[in-house]
Order: sequence, then C-alpha cells, then structure tokens
Amino acid sequence: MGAIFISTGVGIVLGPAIMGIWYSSFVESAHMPKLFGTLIVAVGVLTFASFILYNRWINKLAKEEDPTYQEDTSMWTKVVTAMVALLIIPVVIGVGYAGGTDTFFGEEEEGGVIEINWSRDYDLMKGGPIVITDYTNEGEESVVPVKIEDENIKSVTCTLTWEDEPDASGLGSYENQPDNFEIEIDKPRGGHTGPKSGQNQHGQQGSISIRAEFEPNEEPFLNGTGTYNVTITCTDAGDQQPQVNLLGLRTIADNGNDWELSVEYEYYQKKE
Ligand SMILES: [Ca+2]
Ligand SMILES: [Ca+2]
Repeated sequence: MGAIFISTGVGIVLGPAIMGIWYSSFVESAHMPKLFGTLIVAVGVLTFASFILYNRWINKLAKEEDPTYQEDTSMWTKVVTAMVALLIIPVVIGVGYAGGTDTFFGEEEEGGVIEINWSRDYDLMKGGPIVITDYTNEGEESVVPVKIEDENIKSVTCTLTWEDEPDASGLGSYENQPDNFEIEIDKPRGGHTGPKSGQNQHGQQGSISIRAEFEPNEEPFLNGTGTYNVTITCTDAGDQQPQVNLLGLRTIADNGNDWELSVEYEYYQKKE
C-alpha cells in the first residue's frame, strides 16, 4: 500500500515545476493567461480520462481474481467515455489559444507601484544617426528641429562637427583663427540640455557632443518622443589673420561656418 503515495509524490514534485514553467512561458512571456488557465483545465480532463481507464482496469482485475465479482458496467468504466474526455482537451486548449493575449502589467511591487524591468525585458536599441548639414553666420543661431518617433527613449546624443575654411593665400600667408560654436537641446516635453561650447584647433575639425538623458518609468515612456529643437550658435568665427604683416595686409573676415549635426539615440524595445 506504500506505493499509493508514489503518484502523489510525483504530482507534488512535477506539478508546481510544470505550473511554473507554463506561467513563465504563457503568462509572463507570451501574455496569454487564458491559454494558461485552459491548460490547467486540460490537465484536469486528462486526469479524469486516466481515472476512467484505471477504473476499467481495476474492475477487470477484480473480475479475474474473483469470478463472482459483480462487474461495474456503468459509463465510468467505458473506453468511449475516456475518448470523449480526451477529445475535449484540444477543444479546451484551442479556446484558450483563441482567447489571444492580454496586457501584462509585470510584477507588482509593495505599495502598488508597477516596476518595469528594462534590462531584463527590453533590448537597448540604437536609433539614427539623423544627419543635418547647414551654415550658420557668425553671431547667429540656427534652430534645427529633429523628430524622433520611437518610444521609451533613454538618451539622445547630438554631435556637431565643422571644418573651418582653409587658410587664405595670396600676397601673404594667413592663418584662419578657430571658430566657436555652441549647441543646446530643447527636449520635446520641456526642459533642455546645454548649452555646451567648443572651438576647433587651427586646421583641424571642431566637434561638440551633448547628451540628453531620460529615466523611463512607465510603458510607453513618451517624454523623449517627439520633436527636439537643437540650437546651434556660431558665437565667434575667428578671422583670417596675416602671419607676417610686413606688407600691411588686412585681416580677412571669416563670416561663419558650415557644420554637420548628427543625432543618435538609445531606446528600449520589448523583447520578442
Ligand atoms: Ca575661422
Ligand atoms: Ca569659418
């Protein structure tokens, strides 16, 4: 009789393990709690069918051992009853599957705040670069709208690069003095980052990089989605200065500069 506990033991060990795997797969990952529910029902129906077959077997066994045994011939010993039960299983699972997906709100933290695990459930994606080129006059500013449509933005990096015009030549030799730029980001839903300024070394490319960061705290997080206004100011375009001024050469004005703005961003995308 000790063997009767084996089935219970197997059930206690395997049951929660399989339930856990199913919950993780069908509810947390696939967001199909209805399918999860119908799978549990299917297990119940399978158990029911097994009991009927067991009942039938034990009934036959009793008859073999004791020919005077009055055999049970009710529907609870019929193979056809078990077959009907087994046929219900795919129907039940099919209904659960057809129920489709539901929004899964994640695990609820104490105090009722829903915590989103960005690093576990999302991939950090890279967007861009969005590249814009233009020219800004000395002392003026250019406002460049940059539209980002992705949701769950984590950071936006704007990099401004420029190359000053080459040194002028002619009667004498000149050196084009460095140009100074300033860059500032106005975020789509208020707030700004910067300004940050920089100048090129003589004869080299100038570059300023500025980064706006967000801390996504809801899904979808939309504070970083929309149109950014990037303000680029040419605060000072250093002029072409004569190197040796024996000839009374005059300074040649540098009136501004061409630039390139490259916008790259990071955003979270739900794992498949
Ligand atoms: Ca210059
Ligand atoms: Ca220039």
